[in-house]
Amino acid sequence: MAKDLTYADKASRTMVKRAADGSIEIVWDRYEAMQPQCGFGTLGICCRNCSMGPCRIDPFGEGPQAGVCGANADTIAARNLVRMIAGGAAAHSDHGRDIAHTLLKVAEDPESDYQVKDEEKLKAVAGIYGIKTDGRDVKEIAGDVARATLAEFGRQEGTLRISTMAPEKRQKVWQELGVMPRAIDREIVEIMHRTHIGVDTDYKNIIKQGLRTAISDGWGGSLIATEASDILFGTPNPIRSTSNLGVLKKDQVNLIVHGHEPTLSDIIAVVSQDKDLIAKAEKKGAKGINIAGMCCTANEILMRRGIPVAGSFLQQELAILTGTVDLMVVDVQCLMPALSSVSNCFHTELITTSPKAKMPGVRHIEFHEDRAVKIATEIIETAIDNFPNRNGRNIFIPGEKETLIAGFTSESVFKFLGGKYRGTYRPLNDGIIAGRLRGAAGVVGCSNPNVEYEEGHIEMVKELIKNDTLVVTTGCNAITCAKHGLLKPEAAFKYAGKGLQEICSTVGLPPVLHLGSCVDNSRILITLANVVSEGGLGDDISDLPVAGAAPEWMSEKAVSIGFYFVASGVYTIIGHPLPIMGSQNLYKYITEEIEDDIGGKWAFELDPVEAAHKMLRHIDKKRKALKLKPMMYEQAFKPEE
Ligand code: SF4
Ligand code: MSK
Repeated sequence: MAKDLTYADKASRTMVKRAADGSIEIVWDRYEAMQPQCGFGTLGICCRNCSMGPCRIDPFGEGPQAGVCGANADTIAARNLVRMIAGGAAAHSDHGRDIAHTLLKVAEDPESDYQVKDEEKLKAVAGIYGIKTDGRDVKEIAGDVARATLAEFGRQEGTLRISTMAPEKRQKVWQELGVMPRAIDREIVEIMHRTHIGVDTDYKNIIKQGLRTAISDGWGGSLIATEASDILFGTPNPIRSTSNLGVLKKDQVNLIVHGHEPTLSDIIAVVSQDKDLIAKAEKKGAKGINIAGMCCTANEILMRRGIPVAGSFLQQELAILTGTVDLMVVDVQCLMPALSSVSNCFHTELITTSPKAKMPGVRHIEFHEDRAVKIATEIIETAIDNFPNRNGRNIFIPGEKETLIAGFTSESVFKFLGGKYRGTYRPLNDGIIAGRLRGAAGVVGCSNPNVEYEEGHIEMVKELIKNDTLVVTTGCNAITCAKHGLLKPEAAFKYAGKGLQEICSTVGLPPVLHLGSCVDNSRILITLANVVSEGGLGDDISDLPVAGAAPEWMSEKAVSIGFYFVASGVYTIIGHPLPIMGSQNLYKYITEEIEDDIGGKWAFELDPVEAAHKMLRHIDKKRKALKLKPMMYEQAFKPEE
């Protein structure tokens, strides 16, 4: 049975014990059963790219040092790594494509259940593509913007237009290195081509294509996902809500939306307010309809509507274990196949909705934007009908829930910092220049049973804010920070250094700012670009005193995200190493030499406090290069000179 969690929030610890008591197998059990995991896979030196293999390289140098075709450890590890980038970039970018398609349908369908919510953002994106906006109907502009963004996926000439949102100097770096992305789909396809048997053998050249593909994700597909979502569902603004399993309600119909895309979850949130549906729920003995989110779908509707978050990636099974989830509806990404067997132990109805993500034996209600309200109603009615099927003796909701503020964006947060009506990054840049803030860090990403659940996220974030480093967060790190009370303004007084505390108390900000879902890491990129253009901190992202981290990374998306931050000039640190340690050359390249090529580099460190110190050392190095003033207040962490 699952090991005892020692660091995690109390609700998760309680539910893991409940799983053990009920002999229900969950993710930690399956992780333990999988030990020892394959050493060749961990080191990245097994290959099954053709049927002369599978091949593996002996890491001790005694056995084979080349596959049947002659590929060595460097080639095999690099090929495997960039295939992870291709998987991650594909997931993000296909999400972006779907939202852009929805935008097109909204533009073309006068009866659409969706509308353009943020005209200002629509016009801003139109500007990037040179689309005229003056005197034009919103839907006409939306149609042109949708077509222009969709064209980015299959562009046959030139390079991605949307990537010109990056600072000019950064674009020049990419052009000089030959990694300016040409088309989103093309870069992913080219990875698959180059890594086919007998194509690209040069590990540095393979990584170059990995960089170009990752850029086409962060400054392409993910950015399109975020911008199109803001246009359709509204650009978020700071909003209060609650998080953790305690947001589930014993006396209401609980419907959890899980996955990544906002299209269905947003409409479910709206339709759940329908009086007839609420009356129907009451007739079944419930006091209302409670919508809660899981993973990044949670972040999407939290950011825009303040819908409570039930949990992060590793809590998806734990939510069902409460016995109170009447329905869990999933779209795409980070859905554990095990949801099906765990939900079979309870009354929970599990519903898949995307033709891209079905589960054997699980009911499928296919989602189509042109029937959004009808489908959302059917799903909610199914949840209501299932409410009476709860087994009263098998119900337990842990009491823990925590308040939070989310809804920060590259637009809103710095309006906030600059005062209500001044959309400027000046106060942020000045705070760093004056030494009130040491710098900023993006701490993002998944949860992983291969480390002590939540310790990496929380200890790292606390160490950074203690040392006057403003933290921005997305994905499951954001949910974890929320559960541990770090997304409240009061957290600044408890955990932040004096300089960060002053800033937070002046404007009422938490010391950790929730910027959204995984695709919204693009908001971090745009924030960095805006800090550069505000001036005073160099002329490229690689000059800034910033760093990035994903302490508990798990998915291929995290690999793509890490690579696009490195490609943007950011020092990026993760807990468990990338699966490349069987190639010393590749390790040396991506953790050292690549910095000369692109300005950013990777680092691996399992100890979260030591990882934070490495980030702070990097931030200090950048402060020194910029000749910034010494820190205003004494810092807890002082690296030896
Ligand atoms: Fe083996 Fe080369 Fe085929 Fe990979 S591509 S499985 S290393 S023969
Ligand atoms: S949901 S990709 S576990 S952050 Fe975006 Fe969380 Fe990672 Fe999925």
